Amino acid sequence: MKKKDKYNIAIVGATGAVGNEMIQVLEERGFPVGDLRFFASERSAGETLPYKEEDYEVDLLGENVFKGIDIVLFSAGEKISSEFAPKAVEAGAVVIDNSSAFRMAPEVPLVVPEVNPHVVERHKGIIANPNCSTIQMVVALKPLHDKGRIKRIVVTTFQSVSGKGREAMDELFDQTRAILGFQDVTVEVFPYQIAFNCLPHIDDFLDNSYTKEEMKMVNETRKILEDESIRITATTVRVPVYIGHSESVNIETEEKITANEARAILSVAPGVIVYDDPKKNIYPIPLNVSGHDEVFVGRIREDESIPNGLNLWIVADNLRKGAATNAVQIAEMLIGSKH
Ligand code: NAP
Ligand code: 3JN
Repeated sequence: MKKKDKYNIAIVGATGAVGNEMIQVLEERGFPVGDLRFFASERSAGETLPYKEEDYEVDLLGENVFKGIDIVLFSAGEKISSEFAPKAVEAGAVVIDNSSAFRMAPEVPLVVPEVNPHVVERHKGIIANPNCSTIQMVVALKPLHDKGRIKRIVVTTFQSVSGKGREAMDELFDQTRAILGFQDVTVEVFPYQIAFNCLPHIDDFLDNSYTKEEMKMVNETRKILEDESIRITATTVRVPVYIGHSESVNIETEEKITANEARAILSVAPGVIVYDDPKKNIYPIPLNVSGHDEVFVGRIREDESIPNGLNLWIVADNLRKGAATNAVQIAEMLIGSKH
């Protein structure tokens, strides 16, 4: 991207859980923002959102709104991205898309800056941000893959309700309040009550009995690690946590990696914080990780059932590293600044 002092930025889906976080992350990281435009649907058009102590109006997304914009950050779902990202590219912008619309398209780079920064420059206008559960897993697994080549991954996720957006967060709050007040519970966003419960069901079920979320983890991980031979199986579970996805990950490697070696490798890995001292009850938990940009790893131990296996517990803020921060880091790479 041509060097400039400031870049004109648009956020599509600015009023959502991810969009809001994007605004904060742009500000916190001192991104050189010139003009700033916010877009949403008719539900919130006309509202204002703050950025650096100024209020910016939210505009209705429509045709021909991207003229003069350098970078468009999309977080309004797959349908909106499919329709409007090509229009943004046609208008001369580079798109960083948070949805699944383009992730598996061969010509679209799927980027996690700590893992595969080299693919960014191949973009033809659209760069895809991976799914939040994929991002945190690959940040932690890439250095171990480099060391001992991962042959197989078995992952179970414990995903917070913020992964499903604003309305899902409200539903957990409303249900919890209703239950504690001995009132009836309303179920609208999730298939069953989420308060005081957990649901092995994220996104739609597919013909192979996995969910779309589970297959996103399988396919995106292989694309990012550029290794179609890794065998991966995932079970994704929604838990009544507001922010922070946790993952129990078992890997089998070609070369043996001891738990101590894994701890040493991960403690110098970019974007990773090892938080692992079980005798002192030290391991990552969503409440402590929320608001941070790194991926936290604990409970690192050898899988005693096979010769070359490791178990890890990986936790990250899904709205930040899982979405907004990763997208802004990609934008920083595009303009040639830090990430
Ligand atoms: P959310 O809180 O429900 O927010 C949805 C946003 O999209 C709102 O700003 C909403 O605007 C906007 N929107 C909806 N329909 C629109 C339309 N027709 N035209 C323009 N804007 C529209 O959801 P979220 O959690 O922020 O997630 C949004 C999307 O980001 C998801 O669908 C997904 O594709 C992606 N996402 C990715 C990850 C990841 O793993 N990297 C994680 C979470 C989400 P209104 O205020 O007008 O309703
Ligand atoms: O549920 C979660 O914790 C993550 C959800 C991500 C999500 C939600 C709605 C649509 C996605 C995604 O990023 O894969 C999408 C989508 O764009 O398909």
